[in-house]
Amino acid sequence: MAELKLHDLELSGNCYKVRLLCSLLRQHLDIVPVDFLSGAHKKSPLIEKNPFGEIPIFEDGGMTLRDSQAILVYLARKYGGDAWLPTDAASMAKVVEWLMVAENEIARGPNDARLHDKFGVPIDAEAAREKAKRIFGLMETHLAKNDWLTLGRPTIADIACMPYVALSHEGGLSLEPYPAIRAWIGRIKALPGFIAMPAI
Ligand SMILES: N[C@@H](CCC(=O)N[C@@H](CS)C(=O)NCC(=O)O)C(=O)O
Repeated sequence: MAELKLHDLELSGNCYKVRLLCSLLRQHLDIVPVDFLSGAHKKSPLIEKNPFGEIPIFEDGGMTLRDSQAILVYLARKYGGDAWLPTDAASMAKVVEWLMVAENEIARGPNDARLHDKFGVPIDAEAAREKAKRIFGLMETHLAKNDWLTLGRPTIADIACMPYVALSHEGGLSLEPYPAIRAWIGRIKALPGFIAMPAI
């Protein structure tokens, strides 16, 4: 039996992505809480596992991965067959388009606004909120015509993008003007095996 392990912070949306996909895939995950406030992720032994000094850090037997998007790719392919990340060229690229949105527009938009407002990280929160509104507008237009971000079904694109959008109220943003985004979050919450995190 595989022993999947996550070095985790409950309030981290990036860690939550990993917890959520494991739950949807019915894979048991050993949660190892990281003492984030005292900087355990910057010190031995975690800094040897991820020299970038960040969590999530994921382990499957002897294999270690950093970065939530990379971990989603691994879990989807190892435990989900073609369901969450198909490998034909076009489908894979369509999913990766949205993984990049999670890492770029969403990370620098709603995620940065939340880091500022909730955790006091010195970031230009107004600039982050402007970036958030731009990507929310693009997502709203797309989701008004599509139930899921791509492929017409839930994929890791949805799992990668949802958390920091759903947490955006903690960064001073409202989803009130975006009914299609709210409906999409609702569809993800209705998936069998869905688990929540604080404020989602
Ligand atoms: N691209 C990474 C970003 C990971 C990241 O930024 N993690 C945060 C916690 S959510 C962190 O560990 N930051 C380091 C710090 O603030 O010291 C991912 O998607 O996993």
